[in-house]
Amino acid sequence: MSKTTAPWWKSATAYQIYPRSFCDSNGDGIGDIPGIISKLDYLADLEVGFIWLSPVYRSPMADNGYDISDYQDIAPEFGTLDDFDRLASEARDRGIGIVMDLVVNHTSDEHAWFVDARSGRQADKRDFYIWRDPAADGGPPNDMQSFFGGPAWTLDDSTGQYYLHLFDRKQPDLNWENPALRAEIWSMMNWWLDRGIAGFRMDVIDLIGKDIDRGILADGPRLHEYLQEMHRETLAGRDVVTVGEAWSATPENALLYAGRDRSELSMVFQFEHVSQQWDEKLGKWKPKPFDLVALKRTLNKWQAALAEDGWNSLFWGNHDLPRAVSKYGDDQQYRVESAKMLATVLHLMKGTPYIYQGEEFGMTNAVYTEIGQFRDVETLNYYELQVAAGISPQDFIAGANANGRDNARTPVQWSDAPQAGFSSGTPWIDVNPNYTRINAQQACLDPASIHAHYRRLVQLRKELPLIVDGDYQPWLEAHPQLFAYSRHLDGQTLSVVANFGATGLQLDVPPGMQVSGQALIGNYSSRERIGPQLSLEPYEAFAILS
Ligand code: TEU
Ligand code: CA
Repeated sequence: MSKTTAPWWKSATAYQIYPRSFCDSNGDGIGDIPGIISKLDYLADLEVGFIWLSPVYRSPMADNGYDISDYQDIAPEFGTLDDFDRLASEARDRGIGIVMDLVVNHTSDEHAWFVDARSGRQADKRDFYIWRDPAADGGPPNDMQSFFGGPAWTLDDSTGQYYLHLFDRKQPDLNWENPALRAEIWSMMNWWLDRGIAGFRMDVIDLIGKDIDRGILADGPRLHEYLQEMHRETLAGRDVVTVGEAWSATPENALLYAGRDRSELSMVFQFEHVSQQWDEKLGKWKPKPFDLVALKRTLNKWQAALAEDGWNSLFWGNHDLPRAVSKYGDDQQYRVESAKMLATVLHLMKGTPYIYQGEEFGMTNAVYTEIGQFRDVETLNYYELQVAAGISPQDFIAGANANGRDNARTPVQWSDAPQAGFSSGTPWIDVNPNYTRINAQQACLDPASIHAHYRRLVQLRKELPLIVDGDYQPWLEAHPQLFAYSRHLDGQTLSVVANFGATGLQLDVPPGMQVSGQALIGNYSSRERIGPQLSLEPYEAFAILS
């Protein structure tokens, strides 16, 4: 078997932690860094290579930490810098890197830069943000809308100008055209890198090159210039992983971020497979039936586009998205089977897989009945706007239950103890009542659990260079219920077959797909052969090495 020469993050599996919801060590209802440290053995047992830690910086928490008021300190509810250093070193002892969330499209309005900037038009840091005069009628300079709903401009009364915020009004956008601002960011990044972190996940990084006056937000004219400057000033010569969140990324421009000669990022998160499942007009708030063929075409297209250069990130969920098993599988009768099926399909593709906390034992969407149960700023803002526009509260809540961000933010279900073992106090957001059945403790005791299946997939990626480097060939892309592909390296073939439906499936197998070999993994009985005929159980998935 050939030894892989790929960088460490190509054979590693990532694990995302949303600190507020992960583990609360002191009973205040909010997850924290000591809580994360207490679960490092659990993560080491899963053999993850690095943790993407959602923001733990000082923040007024208007957007749960994506509104940072001090980049070089830790939010008191999460702990201290000492706690952070202990987390990084204890993780390192277990072979796990910590990847920080770099949120530099915007800060909090409580960041010292913004406090100074709004103190007067001549203020030292005024130009760190984006200011415009009011329109002739005194209203916003243009009709640009925030991603969280409502105008992207808020008037600063005392200085008489509007500032730009593409997210909440408490998240003013930084002015990347200012070289002094960029220098501050490079020095802040170096400060973290020198502390020994394993890299950065970069929040909405495709927005930093924006050209407001020409209405260009994502993928703006100076984006790649800034990323190359960032690389030169901070990342060059360091063995770290970087992943840029890029909702605008296409297979065509992904190589601009992550091509081997670009000196920018290791990879991007692309969202084509996510947003294509949303309503064309009403977006994610309008539930839409799942379209497997569209999903396959997109994932297959990305596999092909980054086959020779660049690198894919592989994920079903994150802290902004619904729970994978609820969105793409069946979170009732076939929860275990479908969660394993989804993991199999994703983790055996080419790229770096990301597990979102709780996904590894099949946590499901929350089912809320009242708007008062939701916590997310995006959901609450859109509720106001859409109900005012005539959508019924029930319809909106149905959409939020399907695609809202709080689904991913209910506390991690560690055990069947009160509050799912997450906290000895009252959690900041309700636990999902199904924690008595669905929890990590139960999953770790059961050798046939979803958790055991994930663990095996993580191990396979470390053991088999074919999973890291092998090329990718899709099969039967137009089939409405089957997801199948093969991987190839040095004369070996890995065949992956999955039934995305709750009914059995009979198939005539094309000759090129017929193989026999070693059963690697599966969610029903062991399979060593894909014959001319194939009969699959509901949500069955398996892989064969030949
Ligand atoms: O998300 C970017 C983003 O665009 C999402 O808010 C997205 O629009 C939404 O979830 C889908 O409707 C990043 C972070 O991941 C998110 O948590 C932050 O709220 C946001 O940036 C602002 O920092
Ligand atoms: Ca706490």
